[in-house]
Amino acid sequence: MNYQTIVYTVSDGVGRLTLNRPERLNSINARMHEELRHALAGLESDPGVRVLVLTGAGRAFCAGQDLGERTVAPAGAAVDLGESIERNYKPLILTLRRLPMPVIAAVNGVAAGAGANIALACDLVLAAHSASFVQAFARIGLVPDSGGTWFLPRLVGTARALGLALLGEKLPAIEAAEWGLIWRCIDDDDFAAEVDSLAGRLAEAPTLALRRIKQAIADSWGHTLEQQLDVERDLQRELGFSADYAEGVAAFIAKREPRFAGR
Ligand code: T3D
Repeated sequence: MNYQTIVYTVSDGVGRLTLNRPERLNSINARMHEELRHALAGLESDPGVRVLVLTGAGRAFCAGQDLGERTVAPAGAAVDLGESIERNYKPLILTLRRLPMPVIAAVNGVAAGAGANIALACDLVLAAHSASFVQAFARIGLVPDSGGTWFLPRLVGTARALGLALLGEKLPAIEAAEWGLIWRCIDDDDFAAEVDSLAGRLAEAPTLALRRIKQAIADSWGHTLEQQLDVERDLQRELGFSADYAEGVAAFIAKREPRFAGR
């Protein structure tokens, strides 16, 4: 597929997916949804991608749905937004959550509406100091979608989730980090280098263990402690037979850096 709204590259185990409509703050139109579906489809089974970085071109990460596409309906014949969610945003979020490799959201600028919640669906959210998060939905008469009503209370608690969703105010990256909404806020000048460094580190990490860590933490929400202890036992049993575990222990004993093959 010839991409017009995204850029996708793979290098040294790092997949980099850039939302690329900077003049519209990387807001998502139908074409971008199609291209995202295409790019993400092959990732799950691509052993060449050990970490994925999702970022935006220009001064924004993503401003959510392209509202220009929502003015086309003639009066009285509004677009069925439920259909848009079912066809586009719901599968996008579920696909991101199901990816086996760590997914880094490199939030280079404002992340608004679905753009904010796409970032929150990623495993590690790094934001530049000048970036911000906006649950813009209530400002235009909508509820947070793309998992916003699920992620927000889990990440920051009900009080802050309600404040963010009801008021739709910009939350600066530094505060987002202090609240635990995101992993880290980084000075603008250091941002690109820090993202590359983290991605490189994860691309050389024991891939299977990272995959199982994601799985265990995601599944824990529906488990009792006892069930989760069983999950940990079973995963540890599997990983104990992996090549990366053997290499990790051998490297520790030999006091050298491990070289993980990712299996
Ligand atoms: O519809 C469905 O399918 C249902 C699903 C919905 C999911 C959603 O995401 S709904 C929420 C949609 N997003 C928003 O409501 C956010 C709208 N944008 C903003 O609130 C602000 O632009 C920002 C807070 C993101 C940034 O503000 P600022 O002051 O830095 O930039 P700006 O001047 O507002 O925007 C710059 C340009 O980008 C501007 O165009 P212009 O004047 O230079 O020609 C602006 O219109 C355009 N732009 C920004 N966001 C969008 C957009 N164009 C289309 N769609 C956008 N979402």
